[in-house]
Amino acid sequence: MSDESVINYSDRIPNNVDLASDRTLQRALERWQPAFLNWWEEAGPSNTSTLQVYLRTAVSVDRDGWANFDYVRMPDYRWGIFLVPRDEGRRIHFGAHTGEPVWQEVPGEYRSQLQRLIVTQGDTEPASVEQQRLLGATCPSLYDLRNLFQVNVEEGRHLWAMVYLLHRFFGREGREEGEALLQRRSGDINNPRILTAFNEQTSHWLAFFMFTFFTDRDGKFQLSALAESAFDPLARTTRFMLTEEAHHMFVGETGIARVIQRTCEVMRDEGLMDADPAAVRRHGVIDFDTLQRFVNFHYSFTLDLFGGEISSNAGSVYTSGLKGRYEEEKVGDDHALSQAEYVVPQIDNDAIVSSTVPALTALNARLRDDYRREIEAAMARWNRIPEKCGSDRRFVLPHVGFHRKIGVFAGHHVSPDGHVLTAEAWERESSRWLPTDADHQFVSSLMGRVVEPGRFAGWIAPPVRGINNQPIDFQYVRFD
Ligand code: BYC
Repeated sequence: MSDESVINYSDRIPNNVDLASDRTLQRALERWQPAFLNWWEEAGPSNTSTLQVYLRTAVSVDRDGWANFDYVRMPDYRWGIFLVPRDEGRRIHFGAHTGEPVWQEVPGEYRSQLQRLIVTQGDTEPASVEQQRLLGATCPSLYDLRNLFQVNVEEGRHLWAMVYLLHRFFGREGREEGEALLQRRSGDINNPRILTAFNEQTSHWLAFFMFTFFTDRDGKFQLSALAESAFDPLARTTRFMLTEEAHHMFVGETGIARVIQRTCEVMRDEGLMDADPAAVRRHGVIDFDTLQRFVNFHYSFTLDLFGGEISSNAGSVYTSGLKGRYEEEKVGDDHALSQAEYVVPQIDNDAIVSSTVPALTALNARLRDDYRREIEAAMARWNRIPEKCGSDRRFVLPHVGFHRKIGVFAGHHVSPDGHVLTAEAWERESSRWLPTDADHQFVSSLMGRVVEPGRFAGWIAPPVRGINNQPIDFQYVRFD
C-alpha cells in the first residue's frame, strides 16, 4: 500500500490517493484537467500567465512537512488531490448512525444530499477566484500580490478536492457536476454561482481583505462541520483543506489590521484624532467610519452563507451523519440532539425576541454563533490598534439581524443595534451603515499598483514580517 502522507508528483495529477491504480478515475480527471486550465485562463487571475510567484505547494500532508516555497508560474502550479491519511478505526460520532464505522462509499439513501453539499462547497472555490480576478492590477505591494495569488491557487486546489469526490463517488452525475462547476460564473445572471455572497464583486483590496477575513472564515466553519462527516473521504479531504484555509484568514485579518494601523499613524501624525472623515480621507487613508461600514457589509452578507437559522435541511444532514457541528467531539451532549433545545432570535411583531426551538433545527444558527465568537475575538485584536494610538474608536459587529437576505430576518429592516425599522427609516439611515457608491469610489481611488520590492501603498502599513521568513522587501513576484 502507498504511503498516504506522501504526495506523488510524478503523476500528471499530483495525489496521495494512489490515482494510478484506478485508471477510469484517472482518465476522467485527466479529461477534466484541461477544462480546469481553460477556466483558470479565462476566469482566474488576469494577465498572470508569465509571472513567477513565490508560492507554497503541498509536498506532504504531514503536519510539519507539507509546505514547499518556490517560484512558480501559476498555470504550472501542481494542483492535485490531497487527503489526510485514513484513520482505520474511525467511527461515526453523531447522528443516527453513531458508533458505526465511518463510510468509505456513499450510502444510497444519502447520495443526493451528500452530492448537494459537495457541489455547494465546490462552487464557492472557483467563485472566489473569479471575484478576485482583477485585483492583481491594483496591488498595494508585491507581498500582497503574492498572497492574493497564493489564496487563488489554493482555492483552485479546493475545487480539485471537491471534483475528486464527485468523480470518484458519484459516477456520471458527479462528472457532470464537475463540468458545471467550471461553467457557472460569479455574478452571471444566466448561470450564477450557487450561494449569494459569491455573486458579489470584490472590486478593490479593502473588499478582498474583508472577504478573506469574514467569508473565508465561513469556509473554515463549514469545512470544520464537513470534516466531522461520517463519509470518510469528505472528512479527510476537508481536513486537509482546513490547513490551507488558515493562511487565507491570516491574509484578511492582518490586511485589515494594517489598514487600521496606517490610518491611526496618519491621524496621530497629522493631529486628526478628532477630525471628521473627510479630513482623514484627504490624507489618502481610509477613515474609521468607512471601515466600519465595510465591516457591517461583509459580516452581514457572510452570515447569509450559514443558511436559515431554522432549517430542516441542517437537522437532516446532521442526523444522517453527513455534516456535524463545529468541533463536534468537544461538545458534551448525546450527539443526537433528540431532546436538546437551542435559543435563536426571531422577529415577533416588529421586535426581536429569543425563542427556544429544537436544537436539531437550529444547527445553522449554532454554527453561525460559533463563527461570531471567533470573529469577535479577532476584532478585539484589531481594536488594540486604535487603543495603542490613543484613539477612543472601536470597531463593533452589527446585530445578526442587520442587512440579512436569508433566514428569519430576510425581508425585515434591522439596524446595527438590533431595532426593527420601517422601510422608510431604513431607506433614510442605511447609507450611514453600509458602504455607499461614494465609499467604493473613494476606496478605489486609493488603489494603485505598487510592485517595487519593499514599497507599500500609502493606505496600508507594511506587514510585521515577510512570508516564510523572507524579508519584507523580498522579490515575491518576478515579472521577467
Ligand atoms: N445563498 O435550509 P436552509 C467557502 C438555500 S464558504 C443562496 O436555510 P441549509 C469559501 C439552500 O441551499 C463555505 N441560497 O439552509 C469561502 C436551500 O435551497 P434548497 C461554503 C441559499 O440548506 C471563501 C434553501 O436556501 N460551504 O468555503 O441548511 C472563499 C433553504 O436553505 C443560501 C458550504 O456552504 C445562500 N446564502 O444551508 C472560498 C457548505 N443559504 O435546498 C470558499 C455546504 C441557503 O431548498 N453547504 N440557501 O434548494 C451547506 O452546508 C448548506 O448548503 C448551506 C445552506 C449552509 C449553505
